[in-house]
Amino acid sequence: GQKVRVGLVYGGRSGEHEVSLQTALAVLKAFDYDKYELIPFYITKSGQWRSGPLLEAPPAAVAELQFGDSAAGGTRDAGRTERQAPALLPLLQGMSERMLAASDDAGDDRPIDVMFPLLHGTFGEDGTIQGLFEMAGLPYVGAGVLASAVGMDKATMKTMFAQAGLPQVGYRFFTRYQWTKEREALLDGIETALGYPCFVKPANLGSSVGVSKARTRQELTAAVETALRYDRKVIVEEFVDAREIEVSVLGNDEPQASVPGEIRSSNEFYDYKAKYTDGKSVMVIPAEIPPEKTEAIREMAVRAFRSIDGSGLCRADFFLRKSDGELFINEVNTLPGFTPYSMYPLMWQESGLPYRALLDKLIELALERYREKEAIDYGGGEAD
Ligand code: G1L
Repeated sequence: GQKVRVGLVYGGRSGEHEVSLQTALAVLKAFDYDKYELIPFYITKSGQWRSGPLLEAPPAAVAELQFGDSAAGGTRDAGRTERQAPALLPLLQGMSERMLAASDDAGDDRPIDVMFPLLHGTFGEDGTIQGLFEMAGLPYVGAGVLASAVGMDKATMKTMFAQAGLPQVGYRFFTRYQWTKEREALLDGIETALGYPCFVKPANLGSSVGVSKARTRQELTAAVETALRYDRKVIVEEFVDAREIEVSVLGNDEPQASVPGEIRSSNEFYDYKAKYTDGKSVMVIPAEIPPEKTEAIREMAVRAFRSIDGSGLCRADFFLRKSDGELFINEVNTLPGFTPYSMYPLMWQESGLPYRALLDKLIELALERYREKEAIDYGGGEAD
């Protein structure tokens, strides 16, 4: 039969531009080209969309994915195939029928079946690109608009977790406005509820910048001022001496959890059954924890996924307190690291689902969710 046509969107304006490019290359190399054909969409650092030629075989290097982006080191050769990809308005108005038929080759002007966004940051992780796909009527891989937006905002995420009865470490959050109006009361509240040391972070999970540890009231004040440079909402968390355990979740209405893994700092690693390192840390998969902790973590991960109205996938991150073995959910990530050597795919690999099969599953889930949504009656019903 006909191949499934996948639009891969990568690059973007965020600091994770290179990560996205490397991930896109890894994904493009892993696809089964007997089943899929790929249309690459590269978003340059300045936010321009560039669509590339239809791929029927994997590209060899990231340079082949940077269409006409000389500033990013893309080759002029790749520039030959450069096209100014759809501006946002035509994208919304007719992309799925015409503009997404990115190849000039005869017979290639059929619509894209599913979009695969590999983007981080303020234009991609917070639900905006998902909203664009919704409006264009295109199926897409991963979390929907709501889960993507909640996944970006740690304060709202914690509210959802609390509502679902998931255990969390102590926390407080407030806005810049509240800070200017009632600073002393907020500081008092944090000191009583959380104590020192505590962690101060911008609520926006897009980046690790603006995060600091505070040991005194003075440091706390400075830490809040720092975090407020990056977001109008700030979150303060209790410090817990804990192991970091993560688990991969995959599915829509019946999400499944993988075996858990542990992140350890690389100075404490020796030989584990399955170990991987990214230089800074070591991934131990499966995590060496008691079976009852494994089961509790997997069950909580599925509950966390449901609490944010997840679909497709998420990685759920936990703290396992060293003193007494108590579990706390830290966060879920709807756009986890996604090379074949990242925690999310590796935990599935160790659970018996290899990278290529994971891609198949994610695409199947995207199409399944789209079909389910298509069946919803939104009222109206007039034709154009
Ligand atoms: F589409 C998926 F599968 F849902 C998906 C999308 C994006 C999985 C993982 C990611 N990850 C990222 O976009 C990244 C922030 C790690 C940059 Cl590649």
